[in-house]
Amino acid sequence: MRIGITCYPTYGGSGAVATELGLELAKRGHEIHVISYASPFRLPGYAENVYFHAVDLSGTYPLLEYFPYSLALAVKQHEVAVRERLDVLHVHYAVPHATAAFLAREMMPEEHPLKLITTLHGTDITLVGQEKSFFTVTKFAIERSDAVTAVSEYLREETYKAFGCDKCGITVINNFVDLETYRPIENPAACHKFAPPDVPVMVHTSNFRKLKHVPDVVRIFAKVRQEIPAVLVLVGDGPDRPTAEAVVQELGLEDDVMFLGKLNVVADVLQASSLFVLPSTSESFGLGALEAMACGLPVIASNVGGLPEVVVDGETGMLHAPDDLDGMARSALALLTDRTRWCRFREAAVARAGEFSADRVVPQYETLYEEVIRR
Ligand code: GMT
Repeated sequence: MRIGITCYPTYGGSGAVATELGLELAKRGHEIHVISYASPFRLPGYAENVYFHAVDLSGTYPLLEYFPYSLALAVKQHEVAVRERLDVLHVHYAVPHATAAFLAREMMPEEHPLKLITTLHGTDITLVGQEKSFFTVTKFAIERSDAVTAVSEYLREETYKAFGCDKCGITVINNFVDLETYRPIENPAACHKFAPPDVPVMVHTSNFRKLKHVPDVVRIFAKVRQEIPAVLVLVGDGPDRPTAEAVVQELGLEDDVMFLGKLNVVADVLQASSLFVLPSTSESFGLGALEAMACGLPVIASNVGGLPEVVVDGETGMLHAPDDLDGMARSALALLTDRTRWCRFREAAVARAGEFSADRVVPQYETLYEEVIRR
């Protein structure tokens, strides 16, 4: 199949899933055309069967104080669809990608039908899509997509609740992980030496938005650090980084906390760590938690959104209310001070991640594409 993919190129789960999906589909022989304003952060230099098309941002005119990106995107999606004879346009994150893709599809010549698939990722439904300026058009574009997928049962229900689009027929297709890249390694210290051999490494990866509660990651770590030697590695960047840095200073943890900034590849950092922490207030799935589990890390997280669909509480990690920092620190200590228990959780985490392997999940998208094309 010839498949167009639109996503945000920036550091975040929806762009990561969209890009990994494109790469997996390309490996399976499909032709993939990624359409966005910049090359997504997880797209390597060149991959066979994968082509990147940049949206033209050069159209300016004194009257246009704000550049109409959605229109420029629709034009590029349509242009690529016609020239590359796309069968499917698969957009990730509804706002504004689904609306632009709707326009692109409507502009197609009659003899070339283009199918539109929208994947809902999280805040496009729970936050941004519900804003007054976007609600009506987001609901419209979701309802007019040829198929809609959500990354968890939780997100599907939220979409029905928030948008009332009972005719959307949303299919749940979970996030997935490439088990060749994300796998446990025998000797974590051989990868990166964040700490001396017997000192555990707690890790968090995200785009440091408010809802990720990164300052709380530091506070949880501080409680652990009061009891045992440990190190915290923070991967990513975003609005809450200055606050997180301030908390580190306030608590005198400068020697034990490392900010690594944005990294395109995180597998090696996860492989060198012992425990993943994700105290988000909202999380439709938790791709970071899945990638960590695949690398053998038990997860301490909040029991919100789709996280309980990924992390099995008491088996692959421990879940708490988002503001229960004491509980999360207690759980972290319980795992980091009991090697046998930690090993049991590690094995269970790897096994659980296997249920979300690319090999299991990517064919679900292929089947959906085939079904939609046949209609
Ligand atoms: O926050 C978002 O909704 C955007 C998105 C992103 O680009 O960071 O993250 C969401 O999509 C991921 C991939 O499907 C999910 O694993 C994340 O849980 C989800 N984030 C939230 O729901 C906060």
